[in-house]
Amino acid sequence: MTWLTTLKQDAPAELPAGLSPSSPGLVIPSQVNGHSSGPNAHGGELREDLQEFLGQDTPLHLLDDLTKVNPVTLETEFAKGTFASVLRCLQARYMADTFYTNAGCTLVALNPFKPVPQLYLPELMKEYHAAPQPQKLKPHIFTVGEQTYRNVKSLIEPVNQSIVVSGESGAGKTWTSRSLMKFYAVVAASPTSWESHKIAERIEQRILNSNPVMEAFGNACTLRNNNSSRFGKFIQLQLNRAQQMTGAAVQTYLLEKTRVACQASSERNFHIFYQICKGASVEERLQWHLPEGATFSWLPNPERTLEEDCFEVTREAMLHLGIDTPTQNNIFKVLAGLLHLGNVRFADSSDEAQPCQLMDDAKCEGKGLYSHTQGANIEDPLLETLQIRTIRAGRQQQVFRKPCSQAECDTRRDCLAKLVYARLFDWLVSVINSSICAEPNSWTTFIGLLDVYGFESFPDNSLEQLCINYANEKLQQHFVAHYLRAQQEEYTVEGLEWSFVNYQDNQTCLDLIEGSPISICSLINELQTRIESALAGSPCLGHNKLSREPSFIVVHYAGPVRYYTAGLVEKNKDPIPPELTRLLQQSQDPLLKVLFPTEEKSQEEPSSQSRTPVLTVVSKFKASLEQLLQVLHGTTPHYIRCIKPNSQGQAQTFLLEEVLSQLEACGLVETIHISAAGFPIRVSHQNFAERYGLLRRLHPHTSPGPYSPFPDEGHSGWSPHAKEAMLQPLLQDILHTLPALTQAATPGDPAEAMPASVHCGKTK
Ligand code: AD9
Ligand code: MG
Repeated sequence: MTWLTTLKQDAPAELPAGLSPSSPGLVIPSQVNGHSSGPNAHGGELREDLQEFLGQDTPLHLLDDLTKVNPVTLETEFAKGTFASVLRCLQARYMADTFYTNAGCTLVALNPFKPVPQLYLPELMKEYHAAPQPQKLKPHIFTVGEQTYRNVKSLIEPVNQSIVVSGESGAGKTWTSRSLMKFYAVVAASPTSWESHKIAERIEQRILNSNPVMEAFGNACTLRNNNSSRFGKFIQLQLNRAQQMTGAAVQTYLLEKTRVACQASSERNFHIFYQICKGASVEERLQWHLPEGATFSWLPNPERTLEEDCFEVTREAMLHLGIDTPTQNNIFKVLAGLLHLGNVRFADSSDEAQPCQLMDDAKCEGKGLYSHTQGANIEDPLLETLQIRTIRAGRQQQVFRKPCSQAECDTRRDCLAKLVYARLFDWLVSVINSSICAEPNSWTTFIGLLDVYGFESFPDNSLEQLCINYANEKLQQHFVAHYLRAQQEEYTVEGLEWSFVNYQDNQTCLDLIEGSPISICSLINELQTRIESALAGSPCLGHNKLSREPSFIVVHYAGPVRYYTAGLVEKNKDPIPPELTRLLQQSQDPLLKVLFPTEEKSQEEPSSQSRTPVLTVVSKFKASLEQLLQVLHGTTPHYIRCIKPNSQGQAQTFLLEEVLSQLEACGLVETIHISAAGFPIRVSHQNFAERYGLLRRLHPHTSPGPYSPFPDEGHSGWSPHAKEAMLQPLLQDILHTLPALTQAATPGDPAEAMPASVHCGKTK
């Protein structure tokens, strides 16, 4: 696709006096207070400039930090004024309860950390939906929602759309995607007949009901967010030709299943465990073996009451999704069983030939589990499976039995819990999908909403953080490739005058994590095998060899993170003792029978004949990410960057340093700069000529062109008055509808897609 014209929007020459909280978009000054510091400005001058700009009351340590952080970026960006003005503008807007701001092709969403119901009223959704030009209304996630909705509709060739919601943990990604789902449920439901209206309502309601269920089972209270998503989610909202939502499909990524058996201090297990313990009736407690006041070691911090603890909401939503009460009871009984399993503790055995016994106080608690998990009276097989490893060897597959050490028993117990919970979660997702997914021929396009866990950096990071940060790195790369790089390259191809804006390309970091032939992923996958094969002969290679505390640091786009390698390889292998799966397959419990069908060939079952390698966690995750990226590449992407104004979750508190690091991490300043200095409006030759061909006709020196929409193009008898009358609405049209026109002209290839929003510079 070649573009006839790219209309440049000049950045204003100085910091706009009218930079007010109600300004609908970021306005980017090319100089700050008339002081052009230039690319060679030094730290001291920068510090003074910053102080002058941010105010004399700006804390000194912040000024120091600002001048230290990434000095190259700072100097160049500050010289252009973007860096400080973005912070200032966001701050001013935040303090005036204006939480959304357009920034180039992205929408910045600041977390209000307080209820702002007026922002999400159905009436407001309808207003954005009905507006001739929603981009003229105040920036909002509904503008993005409406744009995607119109893009799907307005194109002759429908193009799927996606909204990538990113930001660190607690920034508001899940809130945003939930609100967008509500938006589509309102605007994409307009069936004609009453009957079909009822059906549509059910579909939308069911789609919305998937949220509380998935959050109850997949979210937990962490140090950073009381309702932190411990899995990634991509939901495709499916639309038919009439633009009605006919269904949806959910894809989830890597549930943090270790949380079932291990919670960091001050964190909690998945919400659902607290819900059943707090919300069960007296009869249910009896039925599920959950005595009032029972304590569970896998249920830390039960005294904290959260909004998310509402059991009734989860149950109601499950019912709407077709999970009936007996099935629900069965689920909760199994969950209660897992809690009892967590109380099972083994005593160290002094005799290696003897299995570890249960600790005295754990005995009675443990018994509860066996009956739940196994149906009836088979406590011995479960206990035995945890205590004794069976090894099959030799041609006859002779069975050897070896008592496990105390640590091994604990690992097997945790493994059992993780296995059951992960299967239960996957099963729930499949039930949700079968309840909300549209028939294959009943939808033509989709709008995808991506809400993955935010970037994480803790004092102690392991495989979970590596995978989470890898996912964020991939998405950042998608953004860089799509916007920062592709757009500038296009200017060069089009021969436009353009001085390249440097941006942080995270390709090098991705190469480090996933590249070929050697990368962190490949090494983690290989490490175990290599150590075992290459060093097997060494008498010094013991179990502890891997449990030292070596670590490595990855410098991610969002900052450096230290990963400890202890346990990393084992977690990556995620070994499941085959005896555990076999045991669960023998269960008489109806739910466990579904989760562990007997006919299923255990993947974990080692076989001397077939040596098919078991997929590691990292390789499975990498494959699912690649699949996701492929889907995203087939859509026109839109970006919402959620920003956390402070890490304490306080309303009306805007901490400059914290926001700054998030802006830096997501390349927002570069994005704004490219949009401000760039050519955000692009129209194809064909569209431009079709729409504005008339102007050629009005110009006295032009000859009829090939694109004129008027049959009388050759006729030259237009009076000046007629010309003016004709010209006026056209000029209005150019001024007001060009952005909309260009969006309608967005081509199918995402690499060529228009930025979804034009708000920098003088567009307003
Ligand atoms: V994580 O990566 O899953 O740990 P998220 O998803 O980015 O994280 P979430 O959407 O859960 O964060 O938001 C955190 C909390 O901020 C919510 O529970 C709300 O209490 C609060 N929040 C976020 N956005 C809004 C909003 N637009 N209005 C009011 C909000 N409160
Ligand atoms: Mg979330």
